[in-house]
Amino acid sequence: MKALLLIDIQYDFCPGGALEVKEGDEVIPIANKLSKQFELVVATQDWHPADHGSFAANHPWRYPGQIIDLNGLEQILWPIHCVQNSFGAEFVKDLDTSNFAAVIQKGTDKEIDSYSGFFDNGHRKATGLHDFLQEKGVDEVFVMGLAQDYCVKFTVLDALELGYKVKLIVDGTRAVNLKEGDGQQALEEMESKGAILVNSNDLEVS
Ligand code: VGL
Ligand code: ZN
Repeated sequence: MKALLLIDIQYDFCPGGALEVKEGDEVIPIANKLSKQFELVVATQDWHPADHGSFAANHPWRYPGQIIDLNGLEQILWPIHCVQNSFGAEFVKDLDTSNFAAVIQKGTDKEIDSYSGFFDNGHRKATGLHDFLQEKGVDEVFVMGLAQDYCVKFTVLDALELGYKVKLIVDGTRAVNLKEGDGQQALEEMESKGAILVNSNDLEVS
C-alpha cells in the first residue's frame, strides 16, 4: 500500500508568510493533482503553541537564524510561525484537503521542535503517523511539501529508518535555503540514504 505524505503546506511557509519559502505556493497544484491519484493521503501540520521554544521571540535578545541549546538539542531559532489556530497555521485554501485520511499535527510541545512528521527532533515521542500508516498497511511513502531542507528532509529520513520505501517528489518541494545550497544538500542526503528522487509527472501510481 502506498501513501502520499503532504508536509506542512500552510500559509506561513508560502510567500508572504512568517517563515516564507520561496515559491512555496508552487507545490499546491502538484499536491492537488497527486491527491486524486492516491488511495491514501496524509497531511502534516506544523502546530506550535505561542510559547514554543523554537521561536526567537521567546528568548531574550535572540533573533531568527541563531542557534541555541533547547533542552539538550541544537535548535535553530525561527520567526514566530504556525501558531495553533492562527491564520498562518492553516492549510492554504487552494490546497484540496477533501481527500485527507488524517492530519498529523507536530511541534505541539514547547520544549522540543518537530521537523519530521514521525517524531520530534530528539526522537523522544512519536506523532502517531507511523502507527497510522502501519494500520493501513503502508509500505511505501511518496513525500512532498515544505520545506525541502527541514520538515520534508527529516520526514524522509525517518521514513527510511522506519523501513518504508520512500519516493521524494522533487518538484513538489521548495527549500528555505537559510544557507545557499541547503536544498540541494538535502536532496543529496535523502538520496544517499535511500530515497528515490522523482518528478510528479513521471509518477505512475496504481
Ligand atoms: C519547518 C522550520 C520550522 C518546516 C517547520 O515545515 O520545514 N521549518 N518549522
Ligand atoms: Zn515550526
